[in-house]
Amino acid sequence: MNFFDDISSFSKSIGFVDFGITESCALPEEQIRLEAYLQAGYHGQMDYLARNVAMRCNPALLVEKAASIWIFLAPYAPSPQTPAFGRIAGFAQGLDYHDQIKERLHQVLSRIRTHFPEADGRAFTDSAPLLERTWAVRCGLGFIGRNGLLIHPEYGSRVLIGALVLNLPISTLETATGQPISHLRPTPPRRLGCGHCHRCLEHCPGQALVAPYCLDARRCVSYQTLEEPAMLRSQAKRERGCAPDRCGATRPIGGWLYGCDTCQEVCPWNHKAKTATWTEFTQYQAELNALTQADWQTLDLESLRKRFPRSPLLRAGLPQLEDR
Ligand code: B12
Ligand code: SF4
Ligand code: SF4
Repeated sequence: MNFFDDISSFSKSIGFVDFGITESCALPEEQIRLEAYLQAGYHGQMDYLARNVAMRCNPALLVEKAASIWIFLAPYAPSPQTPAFGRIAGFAQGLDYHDQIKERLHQVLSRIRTHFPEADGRAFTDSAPLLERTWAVRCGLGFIGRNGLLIHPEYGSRVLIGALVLNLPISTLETATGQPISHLRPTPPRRLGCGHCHRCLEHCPGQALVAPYCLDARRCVSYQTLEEPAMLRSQAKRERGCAPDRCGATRPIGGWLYGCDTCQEVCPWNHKAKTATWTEFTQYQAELNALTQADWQTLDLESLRKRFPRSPLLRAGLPQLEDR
C-alpha cells in the first residue's frame, strides 16, 4: 500500500473523517485579507490575532523547514435542540478537542515516520498562528462558506481541524506515490459553494456576519461567550430587559451559554451531511442538557471541574453564568 492510502486508512481508523496534503508556502493574499480584518477591528479583544500576522500567513516562520501541511478533520455531533436551560455549542459537549485531536495527530505522525523516518514537524489544532481553514481548503477538503467556516462536501461544517506542519517536501511525497498529490484525493461528489443561499447571514443572532465570509467577532455570540464573558453578562441582562443596549436596541443571544451554532444549524450543507462524532465529544451531552437554570446559577468552578473533567467549559471558567 502506498503511504497516502496507508495514512488515509490509518487516520480513518482513529476517527478522522478525511485528510489532505498541500505544499507549505506564504499566503500573501490571505495576509492582505487578515490585515484588512484587523484594521476594521473585527477581532475585538483577541489581540493574539494581531500578533504574528506574518507568521500566521507563512508556516515557514512558525515551523522551521516547513515543507508540507497535512490537514485532518475530526467530526462532532450537532448540538441538542432541547436543553433544560441554555445551549452549549456542539464542539463543547464532551472532552476538550485540543487534547483529543493533538493526541491523534501524534499517532498519525508516528505512522508517517514508518514511511518517511526523516519526517519531523509539529501538530496543531486551534492554538497556533496558522490559518487552518485556508489550509484545509488548499488540501482539497472543502470550501469556505459565507459563514466563514470550512464546509466539507460530505460532513458539512461540523468538523474540527487538526494540522501537521512537516519537513517533507511535496516532491518526496510525489516520488513515493508516482503521481501528483492533488490527484490522490477523490473528486468532490457535487459542485461546492453556497450558491444563492444567505441563510447564515439572515439568521445570525448577533448580525455578526457583516458581509459574506466576513465576521465581526465583536458581534458574534461565540466570541462573546468564549472570549468575552463580561459581555455575555450584559447581553443576558439586556435580553431580560434589565439593562439598556448602548445603541438602544435589544439583540438576543439566542439562548447560547457557550459558543453558538446558529450559522451551522441553518446551513443546508449540514442538513444533508453525514453525521459522525467522536464519543469523547458527546461525553457530557446528556448531563449538560439536563442542567436547569438553578443548576447553572449554583455551579461554581470547583463543582464544574468535578462534574465535567477536561471539558472545554473550564477554559472560560464560567463566572459569567453566576450572574444569569
Ligand atoms: C479566532 C477564532 C475564532 C473567533 C473569530 C472567528 C473568525 N472568523 O475569525 C471566534 C471566537 C468568534 C470563533 C468562533 C467560532 N469558531 Co473559531 N477559531 C478561531 C481561530 C483560533 C483563528 C481564526 C482566524 O485566524 N481568524 C482570522 C480570520 C481573518 O481568518 P480566517 O477566519 O481563518 O479567514 C481566512 C479565510 O476564511 C479566508 N477568507 C476570508 N474571506 C474569504 C472570502 C472568500 C471568498 C474565500 C474563499 C476565503 C476567504 O481568508 C482568511 C485569512 O485571512 C481558528 C483556529 C485557527 N488557528 O485557524 C478557530 C476555528 C476557525 N474555529 C472553529 C470553530 C468550530 C468555531 C465555532 C463554530 C465555535 C462555536 N460553535 O461557537 C465559531 C464559528 C464562528 C464563525 N462563523 O466563524 C474551527 C472551524 C472549523 C470549520 N469547520 O471551519 C477552527 C478552525 C478551530 C479548529 N481547529 O477546528 N473562532
Ligand atoms: S457563531 Fe452565532 S453569532 Fe457567530 S457568526 Fe455564527 S450565528 Fe452569528
Ligand atoms: S447557510 Fe448558506 S450561505 Fe451560509 S454557509 Fe451555508 S450554504 Fe453558505
